[in-house]
Amino acid sequence: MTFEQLKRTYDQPFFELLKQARAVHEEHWTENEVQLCTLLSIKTGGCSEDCSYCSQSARYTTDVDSERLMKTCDIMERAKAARANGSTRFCMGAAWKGVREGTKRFDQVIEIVEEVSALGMEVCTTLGELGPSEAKKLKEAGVTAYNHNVDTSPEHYPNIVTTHTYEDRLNTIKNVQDAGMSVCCGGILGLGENTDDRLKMLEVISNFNPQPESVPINSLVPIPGTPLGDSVAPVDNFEIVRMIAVARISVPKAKVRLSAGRSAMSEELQTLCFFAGANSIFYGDKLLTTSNPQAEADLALLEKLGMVPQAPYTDQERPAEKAATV
Ligand code: SAM
Ligand code: DTB
Ligand code: SF4
Repeated sequence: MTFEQLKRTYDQPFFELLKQARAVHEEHWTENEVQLCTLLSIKTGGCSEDCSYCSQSARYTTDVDSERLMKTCDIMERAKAARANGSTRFCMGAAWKGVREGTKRFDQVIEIVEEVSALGMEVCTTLGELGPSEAKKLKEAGVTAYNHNVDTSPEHYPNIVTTHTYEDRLNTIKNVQDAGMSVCCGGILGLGENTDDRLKMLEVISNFNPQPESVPINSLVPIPGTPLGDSVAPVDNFEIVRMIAVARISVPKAKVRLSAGRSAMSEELQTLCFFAGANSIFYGDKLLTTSNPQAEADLALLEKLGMVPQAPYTDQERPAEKAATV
């Protein structure tokens, strides 16, 4: 969609916007179903980049220490537990600028992906920048989706990150698409951007060809010690719901994932987000380095709403094929 179309959609009276988003949602998705995804930080902290919201940048003093890449057997334990708890997607994050073929850590990641992908969940990784050959190798190893967010508008991005460019982000996304992986691409609300920046971000995302398979919408979790740790006012709740609705309308076949920031959201706000088209959440009490609602609380909320977790994939149903047919 163009910026003007997105703006017109966003600026409708609240209930008109929700009605439109709901209609798009009902056309493309099973109502009342939410995908549960588990996140694991397989390599925490010590990142060279200066993303001003991030607990893991080595440039800021935060509570997060730098750790080594986790061992494959420990990751497998967490992945099996995630599957047993009803997650259908396992997302592994690493605090790297990127990964390069021919390095020990890339070989280790490939081994991890090969093992995790045998568990029959969607396998998502977010490891920073990728070139064409790294993307191809990850796809061959069994990665179904690659998360690489544009995070905000092209104009606002240099205010948030200076160690890489928006263009660098778009190049990685292109390499992911060319390798045949699904793209998971979204952003963060609350980086000091204005509404136009948010809509310009959705303009970029909705114009990817093909459109992304998932769009995570994060709300900033302020991290003490980072430049955005205490300086930015939280985003208005109705603006969050409007953004979820416009994401649903502009990328109709994507899972819209209500991502970071749910710990600070009321049940009522999350419910409005589900109504507006969010149909995926991170599940489990930790995101990468910050907290997420307790699993029991999430299940209780879904139950109150008569919503159900997306059913696990069967042995015959490979996640990549399932993702391609929705
Ligand atoms: N290093 C890789 C990268 O930058 O793509 C992968 C990990 S990075 C932590 C993944 C995403 O998490 C970021 O693009 C951002 O959208 C989100 N994120 C990180 N810190 C956050 C915070 N404090 N609040 C909200 N979202 C955050
Ligand atoms: C995404 O868009 N959000 C997730 C996932 N992709 C990797 C990460 C959220 C991180 C929140 C801050 C933290 O826990 O460090
Ligand atoms: Fe590093 Fe990713 Fe955090 Fe940026 S968002 S500092 S690239 S881990």
